[in-house]
Amino acid sequence: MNAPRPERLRVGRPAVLAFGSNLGDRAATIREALRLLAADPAVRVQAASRLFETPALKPEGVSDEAPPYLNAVARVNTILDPLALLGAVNQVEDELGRVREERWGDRTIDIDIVDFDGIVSDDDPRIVLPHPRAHERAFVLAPWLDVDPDAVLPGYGPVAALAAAAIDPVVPYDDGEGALS
Ligand code: A4P
Ligand code: MG
Repeated sequence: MNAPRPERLRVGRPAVLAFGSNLGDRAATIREALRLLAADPAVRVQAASRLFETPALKPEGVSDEAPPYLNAVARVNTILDPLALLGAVNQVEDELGRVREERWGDRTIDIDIVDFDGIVSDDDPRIVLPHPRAHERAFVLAPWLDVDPDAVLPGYGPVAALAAAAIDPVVPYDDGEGALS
C-alpha cells in the first residue's frame, strides 16, 4: 500500500487578515502582498475582498493631511500557529518595504491578523487575538463582510452589526485590475 502523502493530511485553521496601505502604489502593493502570501505553501488564500478607500486614522482621530489608505481583507487557511503566521505576514511586509517609525505611521503595507480560528487571547503582546481595534474599524469590518457576510468577531458579535455601528467612512475602490483574487 502506498504511504499517504503527508501534506494531504495536514488540516489547516482559518484566519482573517487585514491589509492596509497609504504609501506608493497602494493597490499594486496589496495585490503583491496577497500574491506573496499565496505563494507560501503553509498558507492558502481562500477569498479576498474588494479594495476600499479610507481616510487615515491616527491616534488623535481621522486625518485629512495623511494620505488615504486602501484596505482589504482576506480569508486564509493555514497550517501555521498564530505566531508563525505573524512571522509570515511580517516577512511579506518587509519584502514590500515596510518601515516602522511611528505608531500608526504612514506605510506601504500593514498586515494584521484580525481573527485566528476564533481564539481570544491577550497573553502575548506580540499577537493579541482578535485584533484589539478591529471591532470599531469600518475599514476592517466592511471588507471582512465581503469575504464572509456571516462573520462573527470573537467576543464582540456579528461583524455586520459592528460594521453598521462603525463611523469611519469606507468607499469601494476600483483600481481597474479586477478582483483581488
Ligand atoms: N500585534 C499584536 N497583535 C497583533 C495582531 N493580531 N496582528 C503586534 C498583527 N500584529 C499584532 O504592529 C505593532 C505590534 O502589534 C507588532 O509588534 C505586533 O507583534 P505594527 O504592524 O508593527 O505597527 P502598527 O500597525 O503601526 O501598530 P498597531 O498599533 O497594530 O496599528 P493598527 O491598530 O494596526 O493601526 N487608517 C486606515 N484608514 N487604515 C488602516 O489600515 N491602520 C493603522 C494601523 C492606523 N490607521 C489606519 C490603518
Ligand atoms: Mg499592524
